[in-house]
Amino acid sequence: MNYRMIVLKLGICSISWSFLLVSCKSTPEKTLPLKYIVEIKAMKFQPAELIVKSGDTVVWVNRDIVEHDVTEEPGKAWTSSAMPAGASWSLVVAKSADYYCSIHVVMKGKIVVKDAKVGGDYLSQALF
Ligand SMILES: [Cu+2]
Repeated sequence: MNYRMIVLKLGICSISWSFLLVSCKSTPEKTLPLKYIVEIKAMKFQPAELIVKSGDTVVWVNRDIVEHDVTEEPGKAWTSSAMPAGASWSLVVAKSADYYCSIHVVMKGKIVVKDAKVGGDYLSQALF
């Protein structure tokens, strides 16, 4: 390898690095994690379906007079355990999930994770 090759390679390397740094700066995190409330009342999860982004927090609040729980379906990957009246339980959501109340199995809910960064960027590009 001669001197010119080394200079050329170093040059390409530093150009790539500056490109990487610029790319990092140009895509800042635009949204902070949000917190959503799902009320449990009249033997239902309300809203029964919630659309969030990964990293958002969902808080279930039991507004009924009987105990309920919040359990991932079908694998019971997570559960709140029994929540007495007035209790609440929260989960930082990583991915979409169906859930139910294992005490009253007809009570069902769903969390849909939609990380809309790509869609959002398309939208802003289309608008501006
Ligand atoms: Cu229940």
